[in-house]
Parts: sequence; structure tokens; C-alpha cells
Amino acid sequence: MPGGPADGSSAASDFSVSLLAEFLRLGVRDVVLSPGSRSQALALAAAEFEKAGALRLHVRIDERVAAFVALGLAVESGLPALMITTSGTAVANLHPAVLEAHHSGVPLILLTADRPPELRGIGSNQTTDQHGLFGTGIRFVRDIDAPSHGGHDHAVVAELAREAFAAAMGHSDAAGPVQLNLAFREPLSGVVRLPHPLPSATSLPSTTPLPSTSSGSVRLTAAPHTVVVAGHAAGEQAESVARALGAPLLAEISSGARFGPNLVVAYRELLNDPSFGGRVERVIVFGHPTLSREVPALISRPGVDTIVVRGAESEDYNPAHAVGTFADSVEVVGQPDPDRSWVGRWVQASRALVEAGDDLPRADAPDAIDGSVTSEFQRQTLAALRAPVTRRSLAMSVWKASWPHDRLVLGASRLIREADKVVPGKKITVHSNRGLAGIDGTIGTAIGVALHSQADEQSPGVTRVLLGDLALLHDVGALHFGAGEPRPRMQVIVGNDGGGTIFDGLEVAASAPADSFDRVLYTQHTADLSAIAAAYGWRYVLASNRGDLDQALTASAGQVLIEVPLPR
Ligand SMILES: Cc1ncc(C[n+]2csc(CCOP(=O)(O)OP(=O)(O)O)c2C)c(N)n1
Ligand SMILES: [Mg+2]
Repeated sequence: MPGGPADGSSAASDFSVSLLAEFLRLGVRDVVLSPGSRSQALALAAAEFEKAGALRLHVRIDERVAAFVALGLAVESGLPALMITTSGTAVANLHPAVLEAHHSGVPLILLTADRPPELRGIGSNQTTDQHGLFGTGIRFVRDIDAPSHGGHDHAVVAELAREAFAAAMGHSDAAGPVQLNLAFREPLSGVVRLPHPLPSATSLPSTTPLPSTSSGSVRLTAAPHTVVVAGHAAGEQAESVARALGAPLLAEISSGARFGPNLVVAYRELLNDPSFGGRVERVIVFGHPTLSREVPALISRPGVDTIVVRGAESEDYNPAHAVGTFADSVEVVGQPDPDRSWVGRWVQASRALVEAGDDLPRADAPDAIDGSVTSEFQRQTLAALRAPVTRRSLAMSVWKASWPHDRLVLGASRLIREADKVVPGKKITVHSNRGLAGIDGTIGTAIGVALHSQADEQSPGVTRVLLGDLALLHDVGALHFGAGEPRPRMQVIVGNDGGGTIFDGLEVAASAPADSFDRVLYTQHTADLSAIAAAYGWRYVLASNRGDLDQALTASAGQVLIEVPLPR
């Protein structure tokens, strides 16, 4: 240890142990890191804590992937993961996940290593202005000078960790990302001395958000022509409020409220119908609606009274600035709408619309009386299995294969919308990065979700990721697991239509020159997905028909990339 004390210790390592220990006391369990010199004290301390069984460590070479893994861990656990990086562009690579966490209210604690002040601003290698790099996308940032030989004050370090943890958890504001920019001087690491006993989360502060202030609480009574909208991450309360009001429930696929007797799957069509959407007078919104144009159009319509119940998001949902009331919480008082025909008509009309659009070839069961299997039935079954996969049948197959112990992560673009249009109610955990709806980081996020949901070795679940081909290519580096990294059970299901076909549905597809449109929007590719799978050690399945797809979806061991060819 050049320049260090004779006992091999270093101020950098002692400080790092103290800081990580305090985060462990606060309840943090997962640490994600990418390699680097300046951050070595934090990284080596994390490695020793992992060996001692005090935390789970996840190492990724790409900071962008690593930060999305941390985001997924936090989405699944409700607790911030620590994200450790070295200095320079490494820190900038955290930015996409930081912005997603900021907009969707997901806790994240960045520990970014830096050079001390005397080495900044003089052209030192790998040194930039890391304080303020994330601008307004961060809840809390502290620039901490390098720990020195004289030892650090444990109380000060503990207070720093507590402040960062509380800010990330949203104890006084919305939950989100925080940054501790930590300078380190030489020697950058030394002997790691873990505390005894090892820290554990005995004094864990509440991990649930603080109760909302009573001033922001709104009492709701049933009123005619009300609908409840459940956007992303709305949570189960949206469903219970819809039931208590006797109102139709327009629940997006990642709302956490897509179930129950009042669910209206075909909400887009019905909102466009004057005898349904045209009659709505009051809208109660939970979560962050992003998947349709119809919901914001409804709220923007004059005469519609909207109440938005605030969730984890950093911004209040307010299309056309037309929302009349924002509430921190709601309570339903009184009886449901006595006119059951309002909700009944929505639910029935939705069912009829979904059934009418059903493109699945049916193999009607043979007459159950004698159990005989007719050749006609066999023929129909075979035809159903051999039918090509459509976006709709892909969404339905993935949905049908998934159960409460599984996790489903949906990429941004067409497939989440297609799924949102058709899948029936089912209480399964669905995540999608809807804070900014980026096509980046989908696989990394899903790996974080999978790692946490399968942390208990008894957990039987599998995490399925359904995404487009460009979203896959964007985050292909997330498929890489370094030696010794835990590999969760995962199915990455890629609907491959050769490029970004969501743009085909926009007005520009008709107005722009076809060749230019293809070059700059569709962005065709011919990447060999089987070779990509092989390169990263994933199994590969080409599912060209519905039978192959259903078979692949039910074989849940290991890591598999399932390619589903789709027409443009
Ligand atoms: C990081 C990021 N870059 C660009 C976009 C804009 N964008 C939205 S959808 C899309 C194409 C997605 O293509 P693919 O994943 O193949 O899905 P498809 O539309 O073909 O179903 C793009 C580029 C985005 N949302 N996020
Ligand atoms: Mg595509």
C-alpha cells in the first residue's frame, strides 16, 4: 500500500466500510457495482461484506446496464440498491436509469467515486464535474471530501447515509435517485476490516412511504358516470376504489390493478364511443397513464371533473392542465353507485369487443360425454399450434404463461400497447419503465427484478421480458453475466419485426418519403439473434408458430432468448 500506514489500513477503506455498514443498518441489501480504480475501496469493502453474507453484490462491466439492474432491484424490493462507480464517463452512464428512477419515483443511491478537489479542473485523467451532472433529475447530492488518515467521524458518516437513504425513500418528498459524490486520495484502498457484529437492519426505518398529510386526503362518494383510471404503478387501491364506487376500472397493464369485476380491457374503443366515453363526467386517476391517447383526451375535455391521486411519480399527471383536484390519498364513503347498469354496460361491451378481435384459431373441445377425440378436433388443434404468431397472440401467450410467482417486464413500444389492448384481468406482477418510456435498459431492469424476486432459493418463479427487436439490440450488453454472477431464471421474448414498427402507425409514415422513413425511423437491421444468444451463453429458441412459442414459454429453467418473427 504505497503511502499508507504500516498496518495496511487506508482511510478510503475504513470510510467505505463505515458507509456501507450504515446503509446495511438502514435496510439496504443489494449493491451493484462496475469496476474502476477510484472506487476500489467501496468495491472491495462491498466484496468483503458479501463474503460475510451481509449483502448481495452484483457486478456489471457496463455502468448503464448496472444502473438499470439497480433500478430493477429497487422496483422489486421497494428499497434502494447502492450503485458504485468510478469517476468520469462511468458516472454519466448512470444517467438513463437515474432519469427513469426520477420520473417513476424509484429509490436509488449512487456512490460515485471522484478525485479530491486539488485534482479537479487541472486536466487530471478521468476527471470531470460530477457534482451536478444529473441536474434536477436527482433528489439529493453531496460532494464529500476524501477521508484522511486521521480517521473519519462515524457519526458524520452515519448521518450522511441516513440523509441519503431518507431522501431516496421519499421520506420528505417523492422517492428517487440520490448521489453521494465521494472523493478518494491515495492510497485508494487498504485492508478491509469489517465491523463485529456485522450490521443488520435492526433499526430499519419504515420502508413504506410516509402517510400522506390529511389536508391532501379526499373523501369520495359514488357519483354518476364516474370512471377510475389506473395508470402505471397505480397499485391495488385503484381496483378497490372502482369497486367501492361501482365505477368501471380502466387499468393499464402495468398498473398493478388489472383485475376485478369492474375491469374494462377495451377502454380505448369505449372511450372513443359517445355512449360510453362521451358520457363520462368524473375521472379518478391513480398512477401514471401513458399507454393511450384516449385517457388524456378524456381528461382534457371540458366538463370532465378529474381527481388525480398522487403516487410515486415526481410530476403530477395533468394533461392539458385540466385536472381539477390533486389528492395525496382518497377514501370512499357511502355506497356504490346504485345504478349498476353504468359499470355493467362497460364491462359487457369490453368483453364483446375483445372477443370480436380474437384472432386465435379455436380448437373446440370434443363432446365431453364420451371423451372421444374426433379427427376434426385433432385437425383444429394442429392448425392452432401451427398458426403464425401475431402480436396479439404473442401478448396473450406470454400473459397466459405467467403466474403470481413470476414477473413480467414489458419493453416500451408496440408490444406493451398490444398487450394492454387485449389481456384479461389477472393478478400478476408486471413492470415496465414508464417514467420516460425509454427503449433502453429493459433487460437490465428485468434482471434486477428477477434477481430480487428469486433471491429466496425456494422461489419457483421465472421473469419474462417481452420486448421489440430494437429494444433488445439497445440493451444487448445486459445479457452478459460475468463469471460467478448469479443467473436468474429468465425468458427474453423478442418480437422481431426487423426494426421499429411503432413508427409505421404514425402520420409521418404516410407523409415522409418511404426510403427516408425506413432509413431514419424504421431503422431496419439483420442482426442474428441466435448468434447474440450464443455469444452471451443464453439458450436460443426460434418460435415461428404458436405451438413452439407455448412450449418455449413453459420450459422455465435457465436463461433463454425466444425469438418470435413478426410481420412488419
Ligand atoms: C432510449 C430511447 N430511444 C429512442 C426511443 C424512441 N423509440 C420509441 S419506440 C422505438 C422503436 C422500438 O422498436 P422495437 O423495440 O423493435 O419495437 P417495435 O416498435 O418494432 O414493436 C424507438 C426508437 C425511446 N423510446 N427510447
Ligand atoms: Mg421491432
